Amino acid sequence: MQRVEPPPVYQVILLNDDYTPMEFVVMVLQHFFRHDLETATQIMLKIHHEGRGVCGVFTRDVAATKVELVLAAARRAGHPLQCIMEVA
Ligand code: TYC
Repeated sequence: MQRVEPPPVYQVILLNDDYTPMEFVVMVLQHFFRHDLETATQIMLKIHHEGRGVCGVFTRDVAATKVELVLAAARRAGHPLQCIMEVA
């Protein structure tokens, strides 16, 4: 019987910077990644202190769409927030 590999999964990661407001990052984590306020705040603070943090884990297409939506929202709001994806 042929074995089917599970699809590779990707982490969507936010990077810290000195300019994006903390509230904006919390809003992004709530709105695009469906975290509650407390979890979003914890993830934001982790990124702020450690330089980067995982927002969620998705299949490739979903991860790529999340990155695009986050970057579009950040640019629209005039913030330099960076969002990337990596193989989990
Ligand atoms: N370091 C930013 C500040 O002090 C907050 C921040 C957190 C920015 C997480 C980006 O991914 C980020 N306003």
